Amino acid sequence: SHKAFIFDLDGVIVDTAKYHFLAWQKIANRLGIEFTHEHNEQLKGVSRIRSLDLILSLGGKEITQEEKDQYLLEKNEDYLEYIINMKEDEILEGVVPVLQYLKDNGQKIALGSASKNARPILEKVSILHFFDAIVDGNDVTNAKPDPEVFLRAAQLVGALASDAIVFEDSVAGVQAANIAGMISIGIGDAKTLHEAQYNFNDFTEIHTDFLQTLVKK
Ligand code: B16
Ligand code: MG
Repeated sequence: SHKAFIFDLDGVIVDTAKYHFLAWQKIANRLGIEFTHEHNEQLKGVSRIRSLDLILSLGGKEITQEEKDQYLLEKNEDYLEYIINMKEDEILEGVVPVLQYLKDNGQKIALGSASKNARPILEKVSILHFFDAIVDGNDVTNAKPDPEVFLRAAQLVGALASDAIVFEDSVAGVQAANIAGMISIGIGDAKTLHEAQYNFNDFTEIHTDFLQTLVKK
């Protein structure tokens, strides 16, 4: 039998957080709201709509739905201009060897991302072919920490939730994996991601013997 290895996108496979930050900062500036790197941390794994709401609440601002829609559109147009130039070298270190190992060992690989831009990003960085299933912000109605995105990913590759392993960089994502009854692997700061079952700073720390134990579990 096989497991489902489910990868988050932003912050796990690529560092698109920096582009989200630049695009949100422009919006925040126009709203007269201060938006720092620290604030940006709170937006990780959070949907586009909730991100705008968080920025508005930072500034104690209220705007109409129409204005929100316009800002959301403009934020994404700006973001798209950054990701259009993405290349293979923007894949985070250690990710490709892990994907290759899993593929070589007959494991199923899925994407579980909140982003509506997941597919074009995977294409840009030339790793779309590794994925047996992609579940992203276009497919789900409930955002992380709701487990919907990961449950659908496991289902699409024919694996039980208990046979799924999730790589996540956000607190909400780790919680979603835990709620789904999956193995959660936090990528990034172990203190922030203390709810994860395993923690690694990045994929260069994940060796094949560890992956092998997950495959056999
Ligand atoms: P988009 P992930 C998330 O992706 C990002 O972490 C989050 O910052 C972003 O707002 C969200 O996707 C929506 O992205 O605006 O491209 O639809 O970490 O779940 O892969
Ligand atoms: Mg993420």
